[in-house]
Amino acid sequence: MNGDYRPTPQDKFSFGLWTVGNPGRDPFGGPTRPSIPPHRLVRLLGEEGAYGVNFHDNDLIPIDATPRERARILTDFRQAMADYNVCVPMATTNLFSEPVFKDGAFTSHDADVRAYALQKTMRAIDLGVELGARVYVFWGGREGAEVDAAKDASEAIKRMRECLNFLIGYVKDNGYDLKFALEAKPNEPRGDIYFATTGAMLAFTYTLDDPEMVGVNPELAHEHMAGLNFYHAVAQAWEAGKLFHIDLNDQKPNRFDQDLRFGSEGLKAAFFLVKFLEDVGYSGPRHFDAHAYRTEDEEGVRDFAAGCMRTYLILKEKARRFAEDPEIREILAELRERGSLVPAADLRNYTPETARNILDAPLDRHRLARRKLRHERLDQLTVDLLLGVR
Ligand code: GLT
Ligand code: MN
Ligand code: MN
Repeated sequence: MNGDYRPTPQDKFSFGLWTVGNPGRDPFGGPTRPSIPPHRLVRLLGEEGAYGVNFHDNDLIPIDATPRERARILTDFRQAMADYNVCVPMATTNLFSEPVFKDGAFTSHDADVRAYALQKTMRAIDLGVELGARVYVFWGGREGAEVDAAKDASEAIKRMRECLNFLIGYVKDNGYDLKFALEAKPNEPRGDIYFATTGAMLAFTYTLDDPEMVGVNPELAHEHMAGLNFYHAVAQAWEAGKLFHIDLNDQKPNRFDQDLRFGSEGLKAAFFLVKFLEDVGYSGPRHFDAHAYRTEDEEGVRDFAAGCMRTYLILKEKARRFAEDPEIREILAELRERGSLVPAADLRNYTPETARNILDAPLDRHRLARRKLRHERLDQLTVDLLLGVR
């Protein structure tokens, strides 16, 4: 670890064009800073030490671009990728901005709208793969409802499945080396979005034609909007072998999707997340799906991007110290090596003998309940460490 927390491409930090390119627009006001073209964003990211840049089809190529404009944008983009050593780890489709998607894309009642969503996505997959993407994210911003009378939610789920199965077929038929990562969000822009949480998305992946090819892209802000524990959601995805991508940012709980700088609000939640990713050896990109405050100019956008990466690296260093701290280690050892009345192996496998052993074991609930846990001390040690006095 370098002492000054400067990121390098080995850290695998990535940003979407829509993140550093966000001009500060919100539902109550227009842009507060000029738009920066994609090749200049690549330069900004390269200069700040990022590894990757991700995009929606129309972040890179405007929806009405002529073939000539498209070719020029791609030439400039590729040149910037080469000049600043920035790759494209992930790509995705914008299936939410255009009015055609006002009542859903893959879950629309209208078969022509679903066909258009598939057409747009197949073209966007081609573009992403051409630029090197290995992960394809699906965030269905408009796949939801305000008026439940108008749509049968179970039908919507079936339509989503049909479309994803279709695209699995497309990727295989083309021999692309590409995995899908489904991203959940509870609401916004729809009143309610289907598959509201990472857990719901995880369950859905097992119902698809090739579950191995489909994982999730959990986003911190989206789980916190629902009042959930992001680290727990990520741990479940990891344990299932389905953590294909991750969206890091920050969020005050139970509010609109704020997409704040990573670590700017919930440092402790961010710490346990970083600690988990580093402990288990997650090797995918660490993508920051956030944007600078509306108060900022281009320099502020750089401060934002640098801040996301710096905080991650500081927390990574804290995780290393946590693992080495003698008192923390002592408490953890005590907490984790518990129980001698029944062999732990018996608990893992049902057989008539192990059932008999457990039924016969002298398990006195009052004595078990008296065992100390020392969680107060452990948590305060964590707080001391995070506050820099340990
Ligand atoms: C949009 C959304 C994000 C998704 C992006 C990918 S777009 O900004 O809020 O969470 O990851 O479609
Ligand atoms: Mn996201
Ligand atoms: Mn978000």
